[in-house]
Amino acid sequence: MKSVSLNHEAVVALCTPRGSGALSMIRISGPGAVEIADTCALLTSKKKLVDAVSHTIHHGFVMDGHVKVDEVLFMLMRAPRTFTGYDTVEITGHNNNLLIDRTIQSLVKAGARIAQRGEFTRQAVINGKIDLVQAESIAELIAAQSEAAVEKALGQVEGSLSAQFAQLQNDLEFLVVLSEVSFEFLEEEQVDFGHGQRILDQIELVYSKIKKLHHGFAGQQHVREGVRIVLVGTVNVGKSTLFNAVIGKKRAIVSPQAGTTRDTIEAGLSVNGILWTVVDTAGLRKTDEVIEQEGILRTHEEAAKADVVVLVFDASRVMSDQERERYQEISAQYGDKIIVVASKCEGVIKAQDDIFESVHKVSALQERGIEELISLIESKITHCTQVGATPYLLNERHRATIETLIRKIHDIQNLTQQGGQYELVAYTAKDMLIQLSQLAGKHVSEKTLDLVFQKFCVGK
Ligand SMILES: Nc1nc2c(ncn2[C@@H]2O[C@H](COP(=O)(O)OP(=O)(O)OP(=O)(O)O)[C@@H](O)[C@H]2O)c(=O)[nH]1
Ligand SMILES: [Mg+2]
Repeated sequence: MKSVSLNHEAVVALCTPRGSGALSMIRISGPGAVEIADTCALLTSKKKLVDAVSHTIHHGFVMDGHVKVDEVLFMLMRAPRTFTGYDTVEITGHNNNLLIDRTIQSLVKAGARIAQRGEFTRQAVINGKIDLVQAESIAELIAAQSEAAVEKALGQVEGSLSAQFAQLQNDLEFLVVLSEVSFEFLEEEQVDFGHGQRILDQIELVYSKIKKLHHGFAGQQHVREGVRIVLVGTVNVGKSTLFNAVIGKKRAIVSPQAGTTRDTIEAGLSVNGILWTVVDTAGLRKTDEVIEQEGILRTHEEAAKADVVVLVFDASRVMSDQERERYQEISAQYGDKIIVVASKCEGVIKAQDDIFESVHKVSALQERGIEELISLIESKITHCTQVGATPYLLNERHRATIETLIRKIHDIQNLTQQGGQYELVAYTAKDMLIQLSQLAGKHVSEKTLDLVFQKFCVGK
């Protein structure tokens, strides 16, 4: 993407999606936005927008010279009380592609430039209305797929994550002060009244805060994209029946024939705000059949990338030695991810389950034990992903910075172990402060901004 000097032009874009819907909204924002809008506006009041009071709405027409383009409402908002921090006019018109294009063309003719992806939000960052972390959270909010992700993203738009970084900045600034004060102690050959310990404590405080942010990263992907729960077992044990019972729909085909499911089948459901993708798989057995072999290969791939593997065996019959071996293998392979389920538990239990540590009994046919299985899956997910370990959604940019901060704080810890070296401690802590300010979008390169805003759509 080409980098343009983004500060001194009014930009225009359609903010609502094209397609169905009665109304559209076109925004123009930047220096001269009101004057440009006036060039294309004919207000019913015969007044000019430049003469109107800020934060008022005006009925009128968008004009292309003397030709009326559309009947609209102009919303006038003067800086700085606007989203972008610039003068802004929002034009609500009719949602028709031709009208939208002609309105935008008129505004461009009058001096506006077509906005790039995320440029309104970028203007807001440049004008200090929000920081870069908040801007990223807006993209996150638009893309959020689960209630949990929406909640977290919304908090971050309001500044919850930025506040954490600001707090860390304060703690680092204090570390710099403490370290710098110690040079003076040394110069004046004063006694160190526990000053060294204070520095160590401050380093520890900073370290624990950074670690806490980093720790939460593991669960982030799950909040964003949800979790995968895969049902695995030998043929005909009742996987598909259980799959249907868990998702509450008759989605997979069930039959007494072994090898009914040949491919993987997915279904999504939302459990307490987290998106679950439940996957039914082809039963595992030795086979010469090519399609079934491919299905079994996919079963293994699914199990490998799953967050939870529900390992199903048929309790109503005795397991063959070969089957027992297969179950032992899978248990060993997927260890902590596994929940073992004994199916068809409404009658006499014949299978020997001594190879498993703990077994959950269900009867999908009678819908018994299903709710409990869902709770078991839930606690496994919470356990293995630590969802909610931090209330934040961190992205790769944040992760990279946090990992740099961890490396630098390790450097600081090494310095103090070598005794003193407070000058270097202060120097490294200052370096960490620069990293943090870049995270918030200060002193950050145009290239980084381009990367962040590429993820946005035009009109945001
Ligand atoms: N008695 C009883 N039968 C069940 C239960 N669950 C499934 N079955 C029966 O077991 C047979 C196999 O069920 P499926 O759900 O197709 O088993 P599967 O593991 O998906 O089989 P494949 O896809 O062939 O590997 C069907 O005849 C089901 O009706 C149960 O809880 N109790
Ligand atoms: Mg099946």
